[in-house]
Amino acid sequence: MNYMTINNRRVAFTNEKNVLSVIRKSGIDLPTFCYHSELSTYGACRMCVVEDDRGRVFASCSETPRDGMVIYTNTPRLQHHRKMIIELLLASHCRDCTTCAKNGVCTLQKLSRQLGVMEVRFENNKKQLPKDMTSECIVRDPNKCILCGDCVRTCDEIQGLGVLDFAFRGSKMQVTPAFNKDLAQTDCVGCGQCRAVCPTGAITIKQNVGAVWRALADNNTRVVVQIAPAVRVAIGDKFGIKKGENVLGRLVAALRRIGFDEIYDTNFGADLTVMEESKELVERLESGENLPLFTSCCPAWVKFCEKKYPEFRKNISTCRSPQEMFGALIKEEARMNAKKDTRKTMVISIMPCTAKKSEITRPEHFTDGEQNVDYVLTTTEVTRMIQEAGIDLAQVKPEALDMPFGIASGAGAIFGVTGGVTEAVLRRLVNSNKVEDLEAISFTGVRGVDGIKEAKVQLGDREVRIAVVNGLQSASEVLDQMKAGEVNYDFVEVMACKRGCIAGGGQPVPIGPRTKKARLEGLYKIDNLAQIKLSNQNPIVMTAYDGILKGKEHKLLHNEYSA
Ligand code: HC1
Ligand code: SF4
Repeated sequence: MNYMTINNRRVAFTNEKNVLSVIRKSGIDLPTFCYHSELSTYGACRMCVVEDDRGRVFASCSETPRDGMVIYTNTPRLQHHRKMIIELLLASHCRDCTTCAKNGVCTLQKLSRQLGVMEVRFENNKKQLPKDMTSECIVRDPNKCILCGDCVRTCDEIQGLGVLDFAFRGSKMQVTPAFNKDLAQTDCVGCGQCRAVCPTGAITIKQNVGAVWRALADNNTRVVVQIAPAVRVAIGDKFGIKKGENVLGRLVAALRRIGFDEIYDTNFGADLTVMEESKELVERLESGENLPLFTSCCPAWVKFCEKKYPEFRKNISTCRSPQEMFGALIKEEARMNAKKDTRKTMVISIMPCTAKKSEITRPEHFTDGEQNVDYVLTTTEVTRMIQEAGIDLAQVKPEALDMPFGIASGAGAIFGVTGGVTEAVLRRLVNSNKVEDLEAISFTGVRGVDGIKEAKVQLGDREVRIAVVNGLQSASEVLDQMKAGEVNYDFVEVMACKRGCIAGGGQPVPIGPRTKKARLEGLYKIDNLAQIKLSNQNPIVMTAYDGILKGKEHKLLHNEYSA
């Protein structure tokens, strides 16, 4: 055990990677703009500076802890230094905080308040640049960028895309796509991970709240809403509810008060996906064609594969994602009942994901010329709607989902975490709800947070080789190894976001390690408590196959991604 002295207190440390981590461990929340434990250390914002006993000032994120170090975190010199940084950042920042999407959750705003910056003595002479509204998923406002580089490193190091980078020099420096292109013209896959780390309003979610309010106010529109697995363990964050707690019942109650006509569960759609994807896996294993089978429920991954590895397009499952399967089902039902109910049916999805906004407009997600899902609202947008309606989620009494599509298995719930889709498909194929069999699947290696996990499962007389991948940089590694013939799999699950949808780009921020862990545990808890563990044991799923889906499985539940 080593020790350092922080503000005259002795603090023990072991293998913390930098002085900042030791300081934070000791209970001092030193501010930073550019430090994220999962990214490389940039050391540019200088907010985490500390002073040692010899008067040396240095960035604590970039310094290795040493035994016997003596440091101070809040001397007058440091206070002055930090205030000056904030003042200079504000000086070149458009300060329309009241109307900014990040109002209340902006780190720049928070730190100016925390550090007592009450005035800005310098003029903002910076030329205002246009916003980039071309993406269906995110909005980029360069006027609010503080050049911390968090988005640049996330896009490059975690997603392996490198869409954003620094350009120009000195006071003209900007973060922008190469050649100053619009986002829509780049390889951006819409995952929103840049938005999840952006400390200010420079990258925000494309909003669809207005359109949904208008639909809700229209008596001739039946507004059906579905709730994604990962939303229920995240939306409580913004209402002071314990992190990771399942607030599905409260959310249902709030949505009903807001005026949604029918409220269902995307987990039901996930159960349908399990049924179709497990069938597809068995078919491909039998025919030996287009193996490995790639999952298709993460739209950012699908786009990534199409753009970067088009030779693997045929490997992507033809299954529509759970939100799309569910949307197609609701719209089909509405078409069949059109004579009885003359209202227009609109399907809204509440998703943790910004990429889902572009999934719904893809041509293959139309059925009979109609869009399966009309609007995607991220968890963050729904939080705003609930607040706008004056509802406190912490105070509402939980209510039940509507029937019949309010029943889902635990397998559907764990879709929201990396490895969940694979585990759910394996449950279906092993087809046993004995505790020891369920546990055996969970111990195959599909659970856990590593970027690439491998598992082998015996299905009948065949050993099925599986890779579970999260983060697109890890996906590149796996695909490159496949291309080089170094690895061989039968089934590959990819989720673009690290740890899966619980950390999706539309979730409430900040999404630090503690938050991710709590959300992950929250979803496994839902599964643990679920009476139905297997998708094929969901009675409504089986009723749907005998009814509305009969003879229409392909039309409603599948796409063709073939080239
Ligand atoms: Fe997901 Fe999915 S799990 S993709 O992460 O397959 O967004 O939560 O809704 O569609 O079910 C997201 C989550 C979500 C789909 C499901
Ligand atoms: Fe969206 Fe989930 Fe994919 Fe992230 S992992 S891009 S949240 S679908």
